[in-house]
Amino acid sequence: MKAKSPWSLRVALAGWLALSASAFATAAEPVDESRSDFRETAAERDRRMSWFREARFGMFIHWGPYSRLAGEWEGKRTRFGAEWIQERFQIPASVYMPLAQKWNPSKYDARAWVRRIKAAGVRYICITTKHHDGFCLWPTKLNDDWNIAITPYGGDLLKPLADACREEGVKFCIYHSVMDWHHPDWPGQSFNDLRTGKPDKERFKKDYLFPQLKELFTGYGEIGMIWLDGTWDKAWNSEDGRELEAHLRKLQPSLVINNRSGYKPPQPEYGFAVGNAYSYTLAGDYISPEGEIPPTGLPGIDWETCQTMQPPKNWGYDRHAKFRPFPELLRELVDVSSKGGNLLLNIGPNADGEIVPSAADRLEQFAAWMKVNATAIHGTGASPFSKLPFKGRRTRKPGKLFLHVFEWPRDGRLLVPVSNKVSRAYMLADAGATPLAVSASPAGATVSLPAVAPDPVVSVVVVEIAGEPAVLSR
Ligand code: H79
Repeated sequence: MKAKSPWSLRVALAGWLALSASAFATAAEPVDESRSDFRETAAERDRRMSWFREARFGMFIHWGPYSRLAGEWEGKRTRFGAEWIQERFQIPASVYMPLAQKWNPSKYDARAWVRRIKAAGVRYICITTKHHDGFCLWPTKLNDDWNIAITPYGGDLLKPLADACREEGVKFCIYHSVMDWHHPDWPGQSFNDLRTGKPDKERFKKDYLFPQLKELFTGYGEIGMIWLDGTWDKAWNSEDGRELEAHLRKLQPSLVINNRSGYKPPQPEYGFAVGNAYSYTLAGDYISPEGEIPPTGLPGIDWETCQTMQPPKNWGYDRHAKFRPFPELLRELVDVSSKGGNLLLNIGPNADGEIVPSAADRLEQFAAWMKVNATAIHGTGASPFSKLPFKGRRTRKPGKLFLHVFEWPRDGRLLVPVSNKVSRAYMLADAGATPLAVSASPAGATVSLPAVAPDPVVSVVVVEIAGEPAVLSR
């Protein structure tokens, strides 16, 4: 493996290009050679990543045979990781198998899912095609015992979702676990009592993983992004990861790939303690901190944090785990947006195929908020402030600052620490009908707010300025 352009250089280069974009627009652009099989210029990369960068909000969907157990096996609860239940209780493959053989998600309505999710302001949907238990949600030709065709339902679960996404203008994306507790060629897993013969990783790659991905990338139209997972096993090395990325890039060159192929090019210094190094390994196109938010964002590095609605660490539906309150979820989306990242928020549908009421309720609350405030999320850039003199966060667009206020100031005043002249300020909820008074001082512009916050959770004040924000205090 030759890595001519380490990430640190790539990041520095991205910053340099951003600063000098207009001056050098016509100059020959350097080609990023950090992925030797795939070459593109910085501008091509920017174009390929643009939908992802603008989206800010994606929806993770974890669904599989584990959804039938919903965090409970023979009266015992998992308490975390409901989708890990087979491993947690070491359920032999032969005992786990009937779960799928009796799975009938008869209430599944992909169109209804997508409409509901889209209304919440979500721009991309990423569903588990195959989680660690190895069960395939589509009728793969590469096994005959462990895919949707063995269920009473029988039909492809991915196809209707891919179609509905396309029709509704939502990017269809897929999660795919490399680790596979069912396949005889994946190393390890003592509970795989159906295994025959000796595991062979090369055979797993060439005869199973790669052809399966080919099925997915040739049978479901354009796929926006792939969220790889389960490559931490020592059997899977950096070269395997590099090959996997190259395979995917060839299948669909427009694809966005998360960082979990297992490829380990030279790594950047983040400058803060990361909770989970695997989440932060920089490969593919972006890093995917699981349940973590980089403290102040990561200029020059694309990132997306995935978060569960049912802590702790439940991605598959758990019938016992409480749901996080909506205000926490919304403020998380705002926080992530203000730091230049994406939020991939998870739902775990139930075994019948329904988005459970608690999740549906949160999506509806997102929808109501987004109806008014989506423009302060989609397509926004990161805040230049690391601290704000009020409780809230800030996002921006050219000529506009969006101040997301979490706690309405008692004195009815909001200090925006910029020296720019403010041409107009208004509540987004009011769509500019009533301009707010603004006074200038050496500390910045002070906006006089209406007496009552328009939204109990996050109210957005729009401040229009000329030019780049000139920040007075960080
Ligand atoms: O699909 C979701 C997780 O199942 C998957 N990534 C997200 C998106 C993931 N797999 N492994 N990990 C995350 C890290 C490993 C966590 C573990 Fe555990 C700690 C495995 C066993 C102990 C968490 C707690 C999962 C099961 C119990």
